[in-house]
This record gives sequence, C-alpha cells and structure tokens, in this order.
Amino acid sequence: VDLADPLLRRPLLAHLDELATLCWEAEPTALAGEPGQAAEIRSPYDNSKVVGTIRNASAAEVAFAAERAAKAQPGWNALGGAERAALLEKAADAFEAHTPEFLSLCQREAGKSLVDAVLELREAVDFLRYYAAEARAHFGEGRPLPGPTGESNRLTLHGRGVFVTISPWNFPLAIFIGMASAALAAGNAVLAKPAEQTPLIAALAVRLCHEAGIPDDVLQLVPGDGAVGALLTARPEVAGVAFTGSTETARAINRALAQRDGPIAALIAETGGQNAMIVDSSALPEQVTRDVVASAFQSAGQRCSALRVLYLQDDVYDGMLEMIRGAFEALVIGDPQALTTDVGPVIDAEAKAALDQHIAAMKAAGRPVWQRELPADCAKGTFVAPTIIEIEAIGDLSRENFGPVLHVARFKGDELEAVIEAINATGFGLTLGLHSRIDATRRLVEAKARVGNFYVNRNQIGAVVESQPFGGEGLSGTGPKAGGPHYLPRFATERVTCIDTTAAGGNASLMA
Ligand code: UN1
Repeated sequence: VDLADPLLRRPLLAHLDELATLCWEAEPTALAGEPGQAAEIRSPYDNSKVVGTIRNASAAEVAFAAERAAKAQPGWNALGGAERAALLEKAADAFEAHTPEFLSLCQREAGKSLVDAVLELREAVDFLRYYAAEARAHFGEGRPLPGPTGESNRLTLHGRGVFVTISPWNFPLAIFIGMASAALAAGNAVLAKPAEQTPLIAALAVRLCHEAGIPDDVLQLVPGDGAVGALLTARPEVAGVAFTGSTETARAINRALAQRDGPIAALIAETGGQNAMIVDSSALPEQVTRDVVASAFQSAGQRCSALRVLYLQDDVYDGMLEMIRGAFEALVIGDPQALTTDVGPVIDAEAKAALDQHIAAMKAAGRPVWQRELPADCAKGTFVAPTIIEIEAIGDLSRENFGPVLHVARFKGDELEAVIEAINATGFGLTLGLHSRIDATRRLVEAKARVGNFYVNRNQIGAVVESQPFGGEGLSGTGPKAGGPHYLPRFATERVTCIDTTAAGGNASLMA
C-alpha cells in the first residue's frame, strides 16, 4: 500500500475511471505457512473496477496467528489500562490524519456516500477515544470493596485472552475498529476478521494501529470469508468472540464455540432487526417526512438500525404517505463519489438479488409498490431502486430486508398496543421510532416495546458513541451496547484480591 499515492488522497474524484490505477495489495499480518487465495475487491458502484486485492489467510496462517496472539496477550494485559489507552489514542490521531484515504476507501470499497463516509470515520475515532477513556478509568488499580477491619478487598478487570472479532461490510471501519479496540482496551490480543467485501479499509486501519505502537502480534488482521471465520472460532486459544452481522451467523458461531476445546468463550453479538416507526396523528408531518426518509434510505438502507416498517395512523395515512413519497422521489441516486448523491449502491450482487427478489414477490402478491427509476450509470454497479411497499402488518415480512426498501402499514388509534405487540412478536428488538406529541403515548410505547434503542420525534439511525450506546435484544443480539459503559467489562475477566492486613495475617501467621 503506497500511502503517498495521490489518488488515495483525493476522495472526491469525479471520474471513477481513475480507480483502475488504484490497486492495493493488502496482506494479512500473520505470514507463516501456505499463503491463502488472493481476492479482488471490486467497486459496488462500478463492478468493472478493481479497488484492490487482498490475500486471504490460509488455515496454516490462522493457526499461526492464534498461537502468536496467545503468546503476546499476557504482556499486553500487563501493560495496564492507562498505557493501552495511550496507544489507542495515538491510533485515533493517526486515523484523523489519514482522513482522505479513509473517505476514499469508504466510497470506493463500500460504496458509501460522502456524508456516510465522514460519519463512519467520525464514529471509528469516537470508539477509539471512548474505549481508551474507559480502559483508563476501569482497568487500573481496580475498585475497593467493603470488608471487615483487617481485610482489604479489591476488584480488578483483566483481558480474557485471545479475542476474535468478526465485523460487517456495512460499517467497514467503525464497527471493525470498534469491536477490535474494545477487546484491545480490555487487555486482549485480537484476531480481527473484516467482512470479505471490505478488507482493504480494515487493512489500512490495522496498519495505522501498528504504526501507533500497538504490537503486531497483539492485533492481527486475518482476512477471509466465512470459512476463515470458522477456522478462527474453532481455535482452542480463543477466549471470546465479538460479532456483528446476521442472527443466523451468530447462532453458528455460538454452536462452534460450544463444540471446541479451550476456555468457555464469551460471545458478544450484535445482529439484525425488523425496525419499525410509529407515527400518530399528533406528529409534525414535515419532521416525520425528513426522519422517515433518512431512517429508511440513508446508507441505501444498509444499517441494522434502519427503518423497515412505518406504521402510520389511519387518519393521517394518505397525507403523510404522499409527503414521504414526494421526498422519496427527490432522492438523488448514483455515484457515491458525487457530492449530491443520497443513495448509492448496495454492497454486492448477492445483496441486490435478495432485495430484488423480495420486491418482485411483493409485487406478485399484489401489494402497492412505488419504485424509483435508476439512472443509466447505475447499470455498472449493484444498485437496488429505492422502493416503498404498502403492507398490512409487520408480520407480513418473513425476514429483514437489508437495503433501500421501506414498508408502510396502517393502524387505528385504538390499535396502538396491538401494533407494539406485533412489533415485539418479530422477536427482534433493535431500534424503534415514535413520532407523537402526546406524552401518554410515549410512555405507553416505552413501557411496552422490547427494544434496545428507542427514538422519539427524530430519525432512528446514527447512534452516537457514549450518548446513544447501541444494541438490541432477542434476535437482535446479546448486548451489551457498543459505545456504552457496560461494553468493556464483557471483554474482561474479573478478579477479586483479598488480603489479610492484620499484623499476624496471611502467610505470616502460618509460618509462625
Ligand atoms: C449496524 O448497522 O450494523 O445507529 C449497526 C446506527 C449505527 C448502526 C450500527 N450505529 O445507525
């Protein structure tokens, strides 16, 4: 990777043709044994353009990386929270200093709009600084606990050992570094597997962490697909896995961890959603319109927080839907590198096929469907036309549709509780939006909804580190919330040290 490459420092290229000359070779950090397969990473906006290549880890490299990590972890843990924090903060500075490169890669490799790319880097840096602060506060001298006179009790936190992180393509930098930095802050060595669609941005992140002083055996990039993930989670060195992705994969990881030798491993999983927003007739229509469009279509709907099912109260249904459709028609679709673009491509052909199939099935079932025409240049990439579909109820959907597709359903004022029950009955519990000016309604929804992040009179995406810790329950994940005060302890073990402090105490009395 040549960081001096002028192309890499220009995120706002008008002509993606220049991508042809930008070709990265990103290497895994463990280099021993038969090398794995090289894979080309293609731009979601223009599938003919290769953004770079990655060499995926082989089975021998996975084994070597795990052994190396296990050897390195005790020293990293012994550094203590404050020293680890200082290194994470240096990495945060390095990320900020490489803003153009990260924005460029977010746009090219992940197809993110400029706004999304900026938010992505901001969140990555926030995670590094927040977990550093948490490590400094909680991974030092520990917490004194009460006890009788003549006894000192203290609770300290320590790394569990080797942590595997398996991260998604939709936040290729923020969630990749968020999970890895939490594990590192807590004193673990980390084997970090990025999504196979977005390894290049992860490779740059890991490289900058190493340059900032995090040892290269303590943080290792292990690129590859699900097969590499399975090799990692089978390793006996692994004491914990942090995963963000589908509910199905989280279950598979859980089974793999249960079956292997080694420590009883912790699983921290942040998975899918079937997120709803409820809008009653007291809501402010302009605000609803803005928030619905952002929640459903920003990031091409590829956020696990995104709005999937909008419930509009009967008496405002037609007017509100018309306003939302007006804003929907104005969305600019196309090149993620163009400044005005609102909706870019979806990540790959598989994602596109699943979404197109869902839309076709809804049409075939006779649902009313509005769909945007795609501009001609979108034929080069994996675009899904932004779509609004009217349905009867959230239960009509059998799975999460991870893209720019909004479903709309109608409810009557006296059906509010039934709507909340239907939302809860999906089994997911990630984000829920409410637009209402009635306090009693807010209190009712808050009391009844089983959901991790509840947003009132605003959009329901873009949780901010520390202010809005993020994560769900049920099919949406194990908790605790990323970017919140309970996250780091889940990456740690606790130890209580109890000392007899009387003059004749402890070993002294035995030896007398
Ligand atoms: C995800 O999409 O995998 O609040 C989770 C938000 C983001 C969601 C991240 N923090 O929109």
